[in-house]
Amino acid sequence: MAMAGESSGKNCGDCDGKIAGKSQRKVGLVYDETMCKHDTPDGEDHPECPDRIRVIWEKLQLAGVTQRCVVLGSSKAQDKHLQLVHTKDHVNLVRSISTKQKDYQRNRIASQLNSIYLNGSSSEAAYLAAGSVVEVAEKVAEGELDCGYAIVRPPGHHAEADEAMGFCLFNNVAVAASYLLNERPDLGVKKILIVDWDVHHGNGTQKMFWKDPRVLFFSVHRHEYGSFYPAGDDGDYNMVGEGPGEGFNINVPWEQGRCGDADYLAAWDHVLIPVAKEFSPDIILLSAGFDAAIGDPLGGCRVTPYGYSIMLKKLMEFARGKIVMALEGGYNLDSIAKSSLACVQVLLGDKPIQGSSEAYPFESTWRVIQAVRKRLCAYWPSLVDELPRKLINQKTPTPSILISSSDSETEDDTHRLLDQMSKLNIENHQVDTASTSWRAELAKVDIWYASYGSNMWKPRFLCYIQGGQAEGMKKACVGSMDKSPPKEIVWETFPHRLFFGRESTVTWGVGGVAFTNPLTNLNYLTHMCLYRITLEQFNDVLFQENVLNVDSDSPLFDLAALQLVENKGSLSLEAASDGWYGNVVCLGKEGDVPILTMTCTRSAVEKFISGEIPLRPPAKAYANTLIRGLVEGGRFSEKEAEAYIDNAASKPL
Ligand code: X5A
Ligand code: ZN
Repeated sequence: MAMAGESSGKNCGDCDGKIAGKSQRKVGLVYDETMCKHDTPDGEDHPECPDRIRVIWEKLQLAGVTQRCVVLGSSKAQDKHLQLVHTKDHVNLVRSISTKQKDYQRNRIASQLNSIYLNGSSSEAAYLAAGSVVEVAEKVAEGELDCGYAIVRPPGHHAEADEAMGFCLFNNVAVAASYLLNERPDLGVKKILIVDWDVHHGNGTQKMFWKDPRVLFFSVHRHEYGSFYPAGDDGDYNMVGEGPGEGFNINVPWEQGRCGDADYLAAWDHVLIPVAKEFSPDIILLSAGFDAAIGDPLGGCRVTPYGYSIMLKKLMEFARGKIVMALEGGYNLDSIAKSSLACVQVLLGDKPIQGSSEAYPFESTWRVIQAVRKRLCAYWPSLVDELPRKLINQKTPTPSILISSSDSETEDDTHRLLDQMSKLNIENHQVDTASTSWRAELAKVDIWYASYGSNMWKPRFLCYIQGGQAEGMKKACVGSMDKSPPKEIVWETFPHRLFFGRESTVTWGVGGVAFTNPLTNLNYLTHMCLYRITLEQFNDVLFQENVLNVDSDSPLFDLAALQLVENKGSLSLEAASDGWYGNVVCLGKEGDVPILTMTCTRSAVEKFISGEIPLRPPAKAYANTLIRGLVEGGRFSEKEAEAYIDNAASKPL
């Protein structure tokens, strides 16, 4: 148990920010170098690095706020407290990490877990992180402190009862909440609000209090229909708790990255704050990850220190300001230091730092907030009223396609995405103008988009225009920026071979998907459903079909490309060369309007023939979508449609 430094105990008499006549708030801080010893076994770089808590501490010292706080030494959690939310096995596993003699033994354990590294000091850090949050929470509940901030690592909110994951070993905040409720009835804490503003969903905390009405868990996080870490449905707004805990779990799942102060404050003003008023917590525990901060390499959002300070200030109105912050994620050292300082200044009761949030929330933010309110209004009357039109009309239009069906589940993807995001963060205005200008131009041109795969079924195709998810799809689409439906729909046949190949997709799961050979072959007739849409919308379909996470300041297929395709018949798109449908083929014209389809390249066809890329029949759900399209489009009876698909799927190329 190491001491972080001298406890300054009493506050100076003439601190700045002190409100005359009112004594300054007593703010506890925990920091302990020992928690820096948890690190990657081989010294490899990792975003969850020891410097994270160091830079926060240094920032607070440099700003002179540590002297105004009560600095506490860290303390180790007790096994019996950890076991209030974790299994015995899990506690034993984490404890045993330090007794392992060799890195390879720890590496073997870590490799079984999702996003976890371990070294000889990991157990000690985990015990100190959990124990320190318990300690601060206890002192705040007792009234010895007004509020506090435990600057700890490893973080906790992903850790589940029996599983370490997402850089988290013990669920620090959950242990503290359970300790107050179950071990300290004498302190009179009966209702706890846990606010989790880390950019990731607090899956562990959610599960631990799923059926517990004493804990209201609120998490706001990037979700993107279940593709953002920790991926899946747990972070959905439909997850409201169960049994006596029904209604006491609230998720605000962002549909997109780039959310900033305006989006978070909208979630505060129209969900969290009204519910907190009704719930009236005895104490607030804050899972304070700073990975939604502007500049964070994993989060892709842009909350400013000012934004954090306002969010915190609004929470201070409850529980007589009894609030315990615990660090969770946050991976840009500069951002987490500045954000932490802004928060501690609020805890101290200083005037909030200067700043402004001029931007409006995204359109998608209002959609999410409205959905959350609707889902939860049965439990919280303050959410019943519809939001005024005037309010929700104040919005920043959703940026053009950021990601379609790609997953951000892997770090690689995340980094790739972030490279693009960070550019956007800085030069947002330029990008927005650039992207609006090509859109305006291409919105004036109509084309026929000829579909031969699942898009033949209209409800599925409309997902690419209006966003959402049709039956059989495992994943939703973001849609086009122009959500107007196709102006006309007609069917035609074209002399191109239809076939099925590749292993699986995120949208449909295991099984091949449809392609047509870009080369004409008069021995085959392929049925296609033609949608008359704008060239802007066609680009948005191309982005989504090719899993391109671009907020494109340039189109994939512009007027020059259209000219080329009309002359040459087909054009493979450089920018979509990794996509599966990066080849645009002109099938002819109807009047003035060109008929375009998208498929694989000729070189991919060679690879299908050689077996380098597998030919594979479609999965049931995918095949059914095609069959439905053909039947509802009046092309075939169901039997005929089945035979048509079977035939295309079974004949060699
Ligand atoms: C605490 C936290 C993030 C895990 C991301 C794993 N974890 N890819 O922010
Ligand atoms: Zn996080």
